[in-house]
Amino acid sequence: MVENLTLSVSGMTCGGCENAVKRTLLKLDGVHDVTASHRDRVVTVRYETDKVGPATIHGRIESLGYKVTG
Ligand SMILES: [Cu+2]
Repeated sequence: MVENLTLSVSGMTCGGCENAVKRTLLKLDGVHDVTASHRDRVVTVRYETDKVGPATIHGRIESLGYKVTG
């Protein structure tokens, strides 16, 4: 099953941050699409639920130094 996850993420300050988040998440098997906006502090992820889950996605974002707040 494919689902969309919308996360509130703080700490992104520019397009470079957005690209870092996108690149990192797109490396995960099962992640199909990622959008990131530092202005809106939002990351959306389209992913296959049988390959990857929210905990892994959260962990990758936080490993880059950003904070998932919701
Ligand atoms: Cu940045």
